[in-house]
Amino acid sequence: MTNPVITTVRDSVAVLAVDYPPVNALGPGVPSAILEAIEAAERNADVSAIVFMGAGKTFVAGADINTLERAAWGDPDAACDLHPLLARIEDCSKPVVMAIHGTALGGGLEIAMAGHFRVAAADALLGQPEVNLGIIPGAEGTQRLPRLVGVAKALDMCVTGKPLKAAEAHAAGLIDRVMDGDLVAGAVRFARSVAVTVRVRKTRERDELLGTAEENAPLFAAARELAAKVRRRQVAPGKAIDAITAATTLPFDEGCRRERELFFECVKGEQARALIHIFFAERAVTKIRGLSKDVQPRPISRVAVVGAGTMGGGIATACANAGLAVSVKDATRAALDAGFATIRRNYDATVKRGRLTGDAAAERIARITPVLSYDDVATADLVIEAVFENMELKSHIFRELDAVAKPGAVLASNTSTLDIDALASVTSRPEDVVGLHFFSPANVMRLLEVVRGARTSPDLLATALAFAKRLGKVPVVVANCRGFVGNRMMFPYMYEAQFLVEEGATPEQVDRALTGFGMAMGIFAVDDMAGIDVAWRVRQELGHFQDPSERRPLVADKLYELGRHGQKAGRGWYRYDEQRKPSPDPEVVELIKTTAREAGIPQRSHDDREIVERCLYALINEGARIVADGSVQRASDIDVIYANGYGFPAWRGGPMFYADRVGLREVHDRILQFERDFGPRWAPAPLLTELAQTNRTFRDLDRERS
Ligand code: 3H9
Repeated sequence: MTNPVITTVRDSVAVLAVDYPPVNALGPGVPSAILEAIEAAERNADVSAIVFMGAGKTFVAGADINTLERAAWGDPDAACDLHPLLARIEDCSKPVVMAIHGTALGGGLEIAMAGHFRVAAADALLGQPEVNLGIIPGAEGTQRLPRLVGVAKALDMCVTGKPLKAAEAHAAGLIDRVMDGDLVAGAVRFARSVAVTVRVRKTRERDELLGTAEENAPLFAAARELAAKVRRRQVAPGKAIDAITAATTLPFDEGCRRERELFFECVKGEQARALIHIFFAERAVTKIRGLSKDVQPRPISRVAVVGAGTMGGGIATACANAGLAVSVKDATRAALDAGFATIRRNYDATVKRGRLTGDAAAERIARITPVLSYDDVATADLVIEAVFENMELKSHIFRELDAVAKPGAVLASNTSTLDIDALASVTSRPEDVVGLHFFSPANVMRLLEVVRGARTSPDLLATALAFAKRLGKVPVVVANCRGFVGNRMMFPYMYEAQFLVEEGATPEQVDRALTGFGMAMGIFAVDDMAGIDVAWRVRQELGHFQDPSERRPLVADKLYELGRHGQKAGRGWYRYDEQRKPSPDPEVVELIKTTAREAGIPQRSHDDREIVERCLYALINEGARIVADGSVQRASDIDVIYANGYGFPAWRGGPMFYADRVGLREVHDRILQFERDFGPRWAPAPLLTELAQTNRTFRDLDRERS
């Protein structure tokens, strides 16, 4: 391996640049190369100070997550002990200035904190995102961070995992200066000045911000509350709090030892495996078989959205937030005004919550232009149709778009269920048509299903992926199958929940079992939020329950007929107060009972285990069919879809990974039992049978196919 650290000397300052693409992670050999470079610079009599930085687009983005993954799966050789390196940097007799651009994350920030000074480019980000991987900082970050930024800030950073921008990091005391202009030149100047004038301070010796037990007690309590709220049921945030507690109660070296113990407890835990799986799965989704990296996306600077309803408004907001100019078209002034008023209201609420300044919101709103004619649409590089879910209406709009859109424009539909090829076929340019299935609220939810039509061209697909990245979304390419992937799986899950209540469980009990498992919301609450009428319409569009021998859920149709359309109607499976807070509704319980009696469905009680297994195994069984028929490229794509769009707990790794962890044999046996008990809807997916019989997992399958 070539030396991953390049050393140059400028004005008697040694500039050490880690060059380990793509993100200068601390892969095998990198920490020792840094150590050697520091020692060489220290020995060099012509060098008075050292600048440490990253080559290419970033500072060190962290420990090597591949190594962490191996450690999480039990490889005893996958050690990542940065202690010798950090001690060597901190004890260096010449001042070490960390020059940060891009991201200094995890082990990257831990290295930076061992330096004597930190300067950063204005757009740099600094953070301890380890909790996102189910672990805690394991290279003394929980010990040095509170010494630089204080206990409260350190707790917040380690619990939320959110990075600080350079200006915030400066205000917090994490860095010494934000640099304008050339970072290296500025850092060298800074290093020369401190080499002669400033006494070097070791971070580990700074104890003045650590606070007293009395001062810290409420901070730790608040951090635990925060963890319970933003990282419900996750283990790592609590361990990070324990490690920071150790920083405030133990000498530095002992604190580091405690951190290391807690770090390994996390690394060896189930949640780290799951979250690391999700990390790599989210990066794998953009690697599309047959789509070469050389395929250039089309440039997108102007977007038009057709339809100013909830989805259209959310999509326009997402585009404006990403700095794109966007026109929103609707057919009537009234619809346009109502849509625009909602967009404004949502921005106002964001400003009120302190998440955006008034000026920034005004700037974003100014990027959105409401229009009634197709004139603006004609100049757009990308048009996203987001009208009512109706094939006739959407086909009509696609014909109009075909007539007005400029050559090469991307024509996208935000359909959640309809056939993209059928829409493409009404145009003269099916290769320019793609599905972009956003999830509501479109400006918040990270998932984007990119529906590849039979004739969607490769560069159009590349454009859709680049556009998703620009919006900060996680795009998953799916085939043009009925309901695409997320919804196709959700229906069997939802129907099973409805069968459970028809057999004697209550919606509340089912939802409680599912949230107890870790789902963000119960399925009945989801149905109410999405709209009972919407699910009804989708059932008709997808032609579910055409076969009269198939068991069909009975209550949902009745709720629809009664106008109990969910949250927006104030009643659905639950009753809602003015703040949309749900409570169980005895009328619904009665309706369910009567319906079951009339249909002769025997009543019994269900425990949480049966509820969770029946709901989730229905989801997983359909997922196995989807993997088998190639509607996704990998099983892990489904995990990404469910973790980002359907509230599946990422710390369980998504449904397919969860099935692997339960054991596919066990899942398969249970499904066979359900088939005996409940009939043919529970026939196991052939792929599940095959994997169970050959003792393989979905993860194995993905690896075999990659
Ligand atoms: C840690 O540091 C623990 C320590 O406390 C203790 C240790 C003892 N390792 O996301 P992208 C790869 S935990 C290995 O598309 P972007 C990634 O897989 C770590 N690989 O780019 C992808 O590979 P490929 C704390 C990594 O520009 C490629 O880089 N750090 C790592 O959109 C590009 O990734 C983190 O959690 C890594 N650390 O975003 C930071 N990071 O092309 C995690 C990335 O083969 N990383 N790769 O698919 C990120 O958040 C983003 O990657 C980053 C760049 C913001 C850096």
